Amino acid sequence: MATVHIVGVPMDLGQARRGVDMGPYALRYAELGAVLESLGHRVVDGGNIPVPVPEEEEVHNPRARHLHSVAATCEEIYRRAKACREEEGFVLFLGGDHSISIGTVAAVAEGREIGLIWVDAHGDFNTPETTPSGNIHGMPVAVLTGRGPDALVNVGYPGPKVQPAHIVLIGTRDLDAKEREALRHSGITVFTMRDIDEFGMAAIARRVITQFHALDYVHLSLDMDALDPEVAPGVGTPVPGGLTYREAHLLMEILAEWGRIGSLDIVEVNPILDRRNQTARLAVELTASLLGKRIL
Ligand SMILES: [Mn+2]
Repeated sequence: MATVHIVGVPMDLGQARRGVDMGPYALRYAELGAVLESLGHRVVDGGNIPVPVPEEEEVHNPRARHLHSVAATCEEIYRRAKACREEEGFVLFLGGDHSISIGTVAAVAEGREIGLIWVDAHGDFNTPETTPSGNIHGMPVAVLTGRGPDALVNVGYPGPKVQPAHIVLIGTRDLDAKEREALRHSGITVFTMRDIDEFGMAAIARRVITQFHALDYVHLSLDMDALDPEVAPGVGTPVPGGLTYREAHLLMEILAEWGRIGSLDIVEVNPILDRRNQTARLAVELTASLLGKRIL
């Protein structure tokens, strides 16, 4: 049983589909707090971090859209997350698009070597030089390893936040051409959907645990587009052939038993594109599995 600190970030500036800013509301509407309390946890919801809306913005840089506001919001995420870190407990970040993780990971990684598990259909390893869209939500993994605009790389404190050898991607199935090249040479471990099909999620999870055996703290970043659109339709960039309901739960259950996940991002929930809040409800269920809900 733990204290769970919730930080909402209604960010939609890192991508172009409207509605992902409503993710924190959809997750709370799906009774996130009550579900975690039913598991015996104490829940402290710190509300949402203010984020500009696109209408008040000008896009100055088409290769990294809304760079200034995304960077400023990530600095605020970093400050709020640091305050949570000073108290004991688990920190749960509600996005918002995946650009928020530039701030969340900066906070939890400060002053220590952490592992980072990135569950996502995409690589999120673009830079302004390689991106086809200019959307920053396709860049956070690159930024966290020190590649990208200074304003993002230096959020919180200067330099890279996580070593490539301490990052694993799970569920990958959609990479841009130059992103694929960069990822291949990055030193990051990538478990594609093909790997999951071939070896099974249990084996993949064991390999992650083996790879991270020397690390005391691991952050999990869960992009709901990692799941198959059949079970998680409410995301901005759906890609067929994703994780099944059971594969995702199994991963959470194995990581829960392992006991080293200290913080979680739930990102890219878009209620406008969803069916009756199905994707947010699934995200709440997965969070419950990660935080100790068991079948028996
Ligand atoms: Mn992502």
